[in-house]
Amino acid sequence: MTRFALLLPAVLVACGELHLDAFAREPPSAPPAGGVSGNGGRPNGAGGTSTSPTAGAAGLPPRDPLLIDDFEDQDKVCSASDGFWYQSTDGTGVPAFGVEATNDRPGSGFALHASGVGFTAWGSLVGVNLAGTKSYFDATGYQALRFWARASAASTRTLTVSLLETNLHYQTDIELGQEWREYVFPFGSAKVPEGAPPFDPAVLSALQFFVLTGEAFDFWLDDLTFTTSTTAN
Ligand SMILES: [Ca+2]
Repeated sequence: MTRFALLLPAVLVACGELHLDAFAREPPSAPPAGGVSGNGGRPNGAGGTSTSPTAGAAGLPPRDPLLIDDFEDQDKVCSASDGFWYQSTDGTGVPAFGVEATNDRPGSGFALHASGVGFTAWGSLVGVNLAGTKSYFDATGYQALRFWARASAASTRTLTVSLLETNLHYQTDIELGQEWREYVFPFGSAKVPEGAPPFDPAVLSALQFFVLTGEAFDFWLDDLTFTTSTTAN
């Protein structure tokens, strides 16, 4: 498969205050019923990770790229913190998500799979509570969110990707294809909420991937990282 990347500009998300209010709902602090066992994920720092990749003495991130999750551990615990992956909806449709086996990407055995149909209000999202049990996730020194994604044939193709500082959403839109692609979301390209300060990676709380239409969706996410580079590979 040809590896290529898309560098996409921020696109204004057509949503009103009601949408933003809906987005601002706090994600669950624990996985939904049937999710991962345990009450807080692995201990901080387990497996060579830390929950706060604070910039080192030289002012550079200690790891580049910083793995957010590749789902190879088959759980819904974030690999960069003790936060959880979750799905949240407007309550009107039928959602589904989970870490599932995938055999269409070299080097990847598992990915996050989200689907749903019948949403009639603001829609649905999947996200990861990066902050976990801490107040914030410190991504100081990193410049971009990268991830791989694809949509199934019958799915809507537009995803709104949001970097959250508590209830503030710094967003961009992407168009999915049926083949896996790498997407690069430079922090500096995020649409800044009206009246809000510029995005501050030191106080991240979550990442969210929205489907804001009533169309059926079925998409996969994999290999999410923070990187210091904003250029496509
Ligand atoms: Ca994977």
